[in-house]
Amino acid sequence: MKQDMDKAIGAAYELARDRYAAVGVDTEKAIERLADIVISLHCWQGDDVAGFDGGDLDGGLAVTGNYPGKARNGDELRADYDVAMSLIPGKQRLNMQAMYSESDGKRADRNALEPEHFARWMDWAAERKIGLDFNGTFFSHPKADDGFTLSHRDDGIRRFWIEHGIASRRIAAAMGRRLGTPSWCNVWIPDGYKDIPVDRLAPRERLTRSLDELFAESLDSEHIRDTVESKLFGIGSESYVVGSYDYYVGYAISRRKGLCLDMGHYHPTESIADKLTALSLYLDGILLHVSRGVRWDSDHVVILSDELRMLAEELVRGDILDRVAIGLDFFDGSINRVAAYVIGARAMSKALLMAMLQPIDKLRDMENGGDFTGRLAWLEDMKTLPAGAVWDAYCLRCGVPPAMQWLDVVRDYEKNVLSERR
Ligand code: RNT
Ligand code: ZN
Repeated sequence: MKQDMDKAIGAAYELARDRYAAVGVDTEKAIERLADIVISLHCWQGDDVAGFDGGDLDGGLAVTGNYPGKARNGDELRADYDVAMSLIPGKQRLNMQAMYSESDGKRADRNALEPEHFARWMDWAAERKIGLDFNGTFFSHPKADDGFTLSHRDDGIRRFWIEHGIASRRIAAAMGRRLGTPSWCNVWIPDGYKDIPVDRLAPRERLTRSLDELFAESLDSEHIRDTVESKLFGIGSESYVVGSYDYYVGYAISRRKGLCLDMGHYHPTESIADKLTALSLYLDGILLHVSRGVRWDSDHVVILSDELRMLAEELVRGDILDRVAIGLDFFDGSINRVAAYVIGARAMSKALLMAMLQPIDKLRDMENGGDFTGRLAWLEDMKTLPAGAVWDAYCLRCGVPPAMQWLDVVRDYEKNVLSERR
């Protein structure tokens, strides 16, 4: 069976390679380029954003579904990760949260976390030669339960979260130093009001002061890249979000920080693909949280949607892949969580491949020559070229199960490991 499939994939690839060559696209080059791209998998899909430090999920985030097999500790999460990574072609990193600290008896509150609380994650990553990214966790904690953190009107609470941000940056820098690849360190806070505020300014002024203190320590950019993540609204912050998009674009540009764009954090008809080239002219770094909102910021598993394809096309055509870090951000507890990682990451990678399989010089010539008829006609035709045959061949070359073969591995893992977790 497997041999027949591999043979069919080989034959289909040869035909696809010739078909693409006929329109001036080199499939071998595309495969080579794709193999170099790193996707950062977010650890929080594996346990429904529960974390290990005891807080109940809040901050306007919600995970639905009760599929069996959720990871309950670091060892289980890392084991799930190993399986997911073995089924995703190309390179990966791991995107961590502060709430995933492992205390080994010495509990530390969020403002007192240190790199040693992430020693197991770092050892694990070092063994696999992968990088780690980091997020402070400014939610699921008693000091965040009224929905405000860095912009809180209480000095003490604000101070606590500033200290958490400082601690998070040091942890990220330690990860970057240890693993030899800078850690993207992201700040997202839930702060906002359910109902119409009368003072929209003061919380934003406080947030700026807090962030300036949080970022005051200068750390080596070889070890850490700072980003700030905006949001449109959350559950319980429907009327006002302190850290809005406009707020953070201004903050990031004026303070020379990176910006994190989460695909679920914009108006439904707003395209983050369109923002990339605009922002790339002014920002040092852009981090993506690739997600899929369904009617709201629902964080559904990423699929090969038009939106995802447009995003990938902008990254490839604008040649900005070296300045934009790709991270995933979704959480679905209603399906097998390892499969969720694989489906989402493979979709991201497939979208990039499809973008790389377009005859961009030809398309650009048509556009510059005013031939918009040709441009539209060609773009339509590209959609049904045999990208799937190139994808399967790419998976085989990466030593990863092609087509639906990966699902068998997940099903075995579910039967032998996940089903034992009760
Ligand atoms: C929340 C943000 C944030 C979180 C993670 C868990 O809306 O997207 O990135 O998803 O920190
Ligand atoms: Zn996000």
